[in-house]
Amino acid sequence: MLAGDADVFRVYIRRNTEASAVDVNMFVDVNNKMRFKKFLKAGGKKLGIKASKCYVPSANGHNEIRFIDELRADVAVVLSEGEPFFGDMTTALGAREQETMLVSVLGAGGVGKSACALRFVRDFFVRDWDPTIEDAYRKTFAVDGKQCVIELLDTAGQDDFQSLRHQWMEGKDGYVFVYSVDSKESLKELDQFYDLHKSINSGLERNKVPIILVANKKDLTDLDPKKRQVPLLEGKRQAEKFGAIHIETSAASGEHVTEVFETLVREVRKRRAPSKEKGSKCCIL
Ligand SMILES: Nc1nc2c(ncn2[C@@H]2O[C@H](COP(=O)(O)OP(=O)(O)OP(=O)(O)O)[C@@H](O)[C@H]2O)c(=O)[nH]1
Ligand SMILES: [Mg+2]
Repeated sequence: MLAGDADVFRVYIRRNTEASAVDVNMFVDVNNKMRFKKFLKAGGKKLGIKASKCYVPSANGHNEIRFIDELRADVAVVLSEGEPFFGDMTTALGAREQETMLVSVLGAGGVGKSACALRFVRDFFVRDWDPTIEDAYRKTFAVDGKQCVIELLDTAGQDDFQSLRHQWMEGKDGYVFVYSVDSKESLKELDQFYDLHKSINSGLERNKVPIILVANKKDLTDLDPKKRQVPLLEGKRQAEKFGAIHIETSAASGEHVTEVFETLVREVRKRRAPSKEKGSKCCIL
């Protein structure tokens, strides 16, 4: 959305701790004279801290910066509450050299795309529905003993943003298609994303981009089976049609959410090393 506007660019912010493996994206508007203090305040709010210092990678470790125009696009910025930088840069910079996968979370409005994304990256559940325009996260985690960086794009389900769907799906390594088990309509709406997938990744290319079909809000039907509008079998059948792997989740309880991303990482790896493991099987959780 902001491409082409040189004064507005994205940076990735993270907390000043070695344990932090999550980067949150943030847009910086230099043109609007976004002041440094305002940047620290907004960034701190996103990370849940009171930020007062900011460090950026440099050739010999990390330097503290004090002015907004010292920031550069796509840089991994570390925010602290005043304490010195935790050590020599290993995580934020190292992440860039690691195996990276670009993943889009797609589906109708209100199905729980953001809830699943936040459960995965920060392990918490947001009860309020705050419709998304576009959010991005970066999380480093280990799958089968090997570190991997997932760059997650959480997209808008509202129809007003339909024109952005192509852009969200292009150049990705995998998709998470989400519907809600209490809404038949939300499963139907995924056809449009599948059609776009077919046109963007045509022919053989299509098999290179795995899809995980997520049936979210499972907890609702566990409590009251009458709320289920999409039977498990129907979800599985749809997954077969999409050539996808079907997983039922609950962002509310956290059930199977991590499995979604672990499974996707494994599928991407299979496709990147086709000689070792060919094809993908449909597995149901
Ligand atoms: N019970 C239950 N509620 C959920 C679950 N996941 C999401 N919700 C709720 O559903 C509502 C919508 O969730 P969001 O994650 O904001 O939905 P979204 O798909 O990101 O919606 P858009 O950003 O508008 O496209 C919120 O009130 C969530 O709390 C779940 O697994 N169980
Ligand atoms: Mg959302």
